[in-house]
Amino acid sequence: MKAAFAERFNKLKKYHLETICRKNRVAELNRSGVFERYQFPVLTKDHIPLAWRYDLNENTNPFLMERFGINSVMNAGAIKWNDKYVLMTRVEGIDRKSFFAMAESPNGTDQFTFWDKPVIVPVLDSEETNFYDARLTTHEDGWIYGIFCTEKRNANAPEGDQSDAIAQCGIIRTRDLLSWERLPNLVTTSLQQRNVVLHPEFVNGEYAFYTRPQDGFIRAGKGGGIGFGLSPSIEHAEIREELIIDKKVYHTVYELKNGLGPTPIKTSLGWLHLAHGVRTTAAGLRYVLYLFMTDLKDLTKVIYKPGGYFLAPEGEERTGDVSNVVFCNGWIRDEDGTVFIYYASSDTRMHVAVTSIERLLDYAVNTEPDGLNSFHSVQQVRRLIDRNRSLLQTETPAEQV
Ligand code: M1P
Repeated sequence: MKAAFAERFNKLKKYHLETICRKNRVAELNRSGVFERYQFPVLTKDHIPLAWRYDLNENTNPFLMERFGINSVMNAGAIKWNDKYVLMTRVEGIDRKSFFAMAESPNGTDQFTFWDKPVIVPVLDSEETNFYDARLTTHEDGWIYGIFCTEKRNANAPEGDQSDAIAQCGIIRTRDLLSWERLPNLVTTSLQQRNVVLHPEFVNGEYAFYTRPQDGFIRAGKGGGIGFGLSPSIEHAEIREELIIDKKVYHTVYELKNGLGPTPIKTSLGWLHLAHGVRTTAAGLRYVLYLFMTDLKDLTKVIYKPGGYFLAPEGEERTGDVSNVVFCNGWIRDEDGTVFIYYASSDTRMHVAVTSIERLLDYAVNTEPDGLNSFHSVQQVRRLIDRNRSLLQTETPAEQV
């Protein structure tokens, strides 16, 4: 092996090893108290194994160049599997095509390593171009489902428009997380579907889906909001009627669009849902996460919905390929009630925030809903101040420090 090749190879190996072995720690500042954010991303493009990116043979790659560049690792589904915290990540190559790859960690917060090879998802037709954002659901029918977004070019778009895409909901299933069976796409009456999630239990003997009907990426058309619908079959899933259970609302963090995140978690008080809300700003779209709960008996009934966002991009999370975005489609609830929330920032990297069912319920039940105007916001703050009055110390802030 030539010295230059060996030196570069060793450098790359060292950096890769340092990246995957880096210990994570709870970030110092915790404003909300609802969860602990971890300081370092849990997965980045630098976690991708060298063998996926480089031809490591000196004869065929004397400069040890990247032969398959990776752009980002983001929007991961999550599942606890054989005592490991497993993420089904969306890996995006520098060619802009996304695919799925599994990565696991022994503790949920660091040392994530990718499994041997990316996941094979069969295509349904030659026009399918891009797969992304898998939600993993362990269903009571015994299968583990991956519900994802599959995109192709809009065949009706004029030749000059090469960016108009049609998004549909793809369905794969497995029993071992290794080999995946592809089922036909979910059929709905909507032109586009993104952010579809499969509910883990049957509802009146049928498969229940959370949907996001829209005419286009931004254009809601007659759709928009988080929908809900039932299908008698999963092998030929079809929803004839979608009911909007959580709609977009003017001047909120979900005014432009919203979409469900991970598979809901069942608790004694109701189903916990994490979703993303999108608003417009002069600097482009801003994606934040918000939380709500639905009734145990009536899944279409929202019973708690704290006002505002649950988690928004902070620090380095604010920048990346699509800046000012956090997106979550995977969380893991441990037997002891700990909840690991895996979220991506700015369509670039994966992070974790850790909390518990108890804290999430406290947040859901005891945070006031969005008052929907400035007048009500002031009433909410004033109520809080009044409740705190008897507890407030009389010293000046300088004396308290
Ligand atoms: O770029 C931000 C997100 O945009 C889309 O989400 P939504 O359809 O809700 O707007 C998705 O493409 C998602 O992958 C991406 O992170």
